[in-house]
Amino acid sequence: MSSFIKEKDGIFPSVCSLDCPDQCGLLVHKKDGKIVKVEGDPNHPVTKGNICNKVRNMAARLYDEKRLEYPLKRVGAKGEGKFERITWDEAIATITNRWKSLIETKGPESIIPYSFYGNMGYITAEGMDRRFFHRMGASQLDRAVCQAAGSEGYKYTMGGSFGIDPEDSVDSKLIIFWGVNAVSTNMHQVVLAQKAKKNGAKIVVIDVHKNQTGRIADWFIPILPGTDGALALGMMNILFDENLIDEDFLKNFTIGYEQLREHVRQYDPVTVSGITGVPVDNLYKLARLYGEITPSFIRVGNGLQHHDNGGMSVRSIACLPALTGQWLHKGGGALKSNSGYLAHNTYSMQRPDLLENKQTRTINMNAIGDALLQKNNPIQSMYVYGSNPAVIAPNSNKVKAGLERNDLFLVVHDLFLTETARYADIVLPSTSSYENTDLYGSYWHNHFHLQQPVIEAYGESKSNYEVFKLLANGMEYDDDAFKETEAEMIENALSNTGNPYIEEITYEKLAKNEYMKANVKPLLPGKLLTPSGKIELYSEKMVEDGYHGLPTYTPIVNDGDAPFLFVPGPNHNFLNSTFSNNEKHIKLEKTPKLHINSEDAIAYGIETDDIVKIWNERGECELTAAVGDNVLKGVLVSQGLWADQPGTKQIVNSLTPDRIADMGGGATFFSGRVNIEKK
Ligand SMILES: Nc1nc2c(c(=O)[nH]1)N[C@H]1C(S)=C(S)[C@@H](COP(=O)(O)OP(=O)(O)OC[C@H]3O[C@@H](n4cnc5c(=O)[nH]c(N)nc54)[C@H](O)[C@@H]3O)O[C@H]1N2
Ligand SMILES: Nc1nc2c(c(=O)[nH]1)N[C@H]1C(S)=C(S)[C@@H](COP(=O)(O)OP(=O)(O)OC[C@H]3O[C@@H](n4cnc5c(=O)[nH]c(N)nc54)[C@H](O)[C@@H]3O)O[C@H]1N2
Ligand code: SF4
Ligand SMILES: [Mo]
Repeated sequence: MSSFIKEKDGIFPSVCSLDCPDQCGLLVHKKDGKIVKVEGDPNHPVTKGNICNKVRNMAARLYDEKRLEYPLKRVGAKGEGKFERITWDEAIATITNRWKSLIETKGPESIIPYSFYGNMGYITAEGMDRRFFHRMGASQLDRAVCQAAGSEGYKYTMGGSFGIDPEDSVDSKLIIFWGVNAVSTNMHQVVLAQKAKKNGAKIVVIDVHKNQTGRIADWFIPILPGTDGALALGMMNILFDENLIDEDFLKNFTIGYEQLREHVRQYDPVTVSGITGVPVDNLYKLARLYGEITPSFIRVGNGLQHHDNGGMSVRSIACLPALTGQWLHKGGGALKSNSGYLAHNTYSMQRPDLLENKQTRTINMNAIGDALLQKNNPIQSMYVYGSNPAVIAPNSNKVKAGLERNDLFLVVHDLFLTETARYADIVLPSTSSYENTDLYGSYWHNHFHLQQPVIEAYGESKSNYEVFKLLANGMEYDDDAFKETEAEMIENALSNTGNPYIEEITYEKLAKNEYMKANVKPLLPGKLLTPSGKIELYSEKMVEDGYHGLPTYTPIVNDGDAPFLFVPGPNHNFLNSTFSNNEKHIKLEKTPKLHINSEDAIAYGIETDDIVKIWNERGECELTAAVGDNVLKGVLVSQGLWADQPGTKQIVNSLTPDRIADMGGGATFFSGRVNIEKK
């Protein structure tokens, strides 16, 4: 597998490892053993040679002078950022000795992993790490920071993470980007939508912010944050009322449509307009457009589900295509995530059988601040990898207070000394994905990709796979699970999957073919994975789980009296907090802006480029005002998970609530309120 490494010069195939639906095929250019350029692979069947600017500038990140080269131990106070070089032997011995004594005195649950998808490779993000912490019996982490609420909501309606094949969206005649900033976060869906537009399709964007995606729309519909469920119900009201439904489809492929018809009468256009801020006329126009155009496609984003009611909102939107029978038409339906099509053998990859105590506690990562501060059975050690909780976790001042605890033994494995790593006792340098072997699968375009290492490991850095093997050795875990090669792990993950969509895909074929697509077929006619096998407009399972069985609107939680709702989303040139520490990407993004409606700006005496302070009882933040009409009154929108530079206060999560959403333990980043004043 290491043939690419040995060649000092040339162009080599690779795949983007970032947590982005597009998972682009890449061509990596090498000179003298170093990456000098990254471009798109024109042979990739979906991404076809186009990539984003972030990754075009990847070499600047890989060889950034701040990149970690060797293990470090802390010599200053927590958070001060003073460290000293140590050897890997010392690092592993320090960590495992501490863990052995903690396990003996406090039990294994006093230790917790904290990770997310800084690198999407299965081995890196949810392979050797899972095996290790299962074997240890550490507290389990519920990784619910991203799509948890919406995925759960979508599943109640559709049975799992299965949407349309995005390649079919070129045939759609109406494309609704709903709470998704696709120009920045799913650029190839935009390319496909532009193709559809050439064939006569209309593009509608429903968002709280007229950002780069809103600007490409034929029709942009501004909506108040957290009210999308009501909008979907209002559309259903009109669709039933004006008989714009597909009665045959509803009879054959859904359950509960008669109950739904009665239930949505309460969501009349005037009521819904009052909730959503969408004028009654526009509500009619949208519902009629949706009722009259086939095939129509709704791309459901993550933004609209980062709310207290996010699960139910997505559950409700997912009902819409059934009302007009879209699922029987090529290019018709919806897509939230397609991860179901690539479901592999996670049992063999993650080895949950190694966890002896099935009662081991689970901690939701959205509540990591509380968890680190709790006095009862406290966490004594946290091991962070592939994530930067000091910046990306909600209510970050609480998280910081937890990370500052002198009695918390914190280890961080990353490519950089992140804000989180500054609090660490031991910092371990990580390889980049270009230095590893791994398997990648896109949760949007349904292709697997086998990644071969392209360059040597940077400095003394090691992959997650290697570090967990070293840690297992240090802990004296001699299970076979820690002896498997990467190739074996991938081979087994693709065997006995029980997933008919990937029956034909094997390690050998992947090694020859670079990319392989799941055998995606239309979902209907067919049997869905819901309890009834049909689209569940009414769900008995939801009733059992304590929800209303029909899609229902519940407002977001009252977050206090502050006058503005605050929606701090990601930006164009960073990937969550990744790149927020690389000069090149910071330059592209310029400053962290706060979008405010012109009328609000006048009322508060704020002008574009003023530095404004926003605050609530959780914290405060200083951003640069951008005044305009791209947000509704009463709403403030920022973009980007910026890290603090010396003298700045720009960590937006210092303001965000750490309440848990209605479903899946999801995050509520966008349901918080703030005050504002000019500095
Ligand atoms: N460039 C770039 N690409 C990325 C990322 C990144 O950081 N940068 N992050 C990656 C990750 S991990 C994810 S999860 C995805 C996220 O990407 P998306 O799915 O696009 O989600 P967000 O960008 O969080 O929010 C999408 C849109 O929802 C809007 N929004 C917020 N609240 C509401 C609401 O209540 N209703 C409606 N209708 N709209 C609302 C926001 O204004 C935003 O325009 O992108 C991935 N790709
Ligand atoms: N306010 C607000 N907060 C948010 C969001 C939002 O929209 N608004 N979005 C949320 C969402 S959807 C998500 S997904 C999370 C994302 O949050 P995170 O998953 O924490 O994402 P990143 O900030 O990109 O941090 C990833 C880290 O992994 C490191 N890394 C990369 N590759 C490797 C590797 O191979 N090994 C190791 N050990 N480390 C590696 C990177 O250097 C980087 O520091 O943020 C959430 N937080
Ligand atoms: S971040 Fe997304 S768009 Fe950019 S190269 Fe990676 S997969 Fe492609
Ligand atoms: Mo995410």
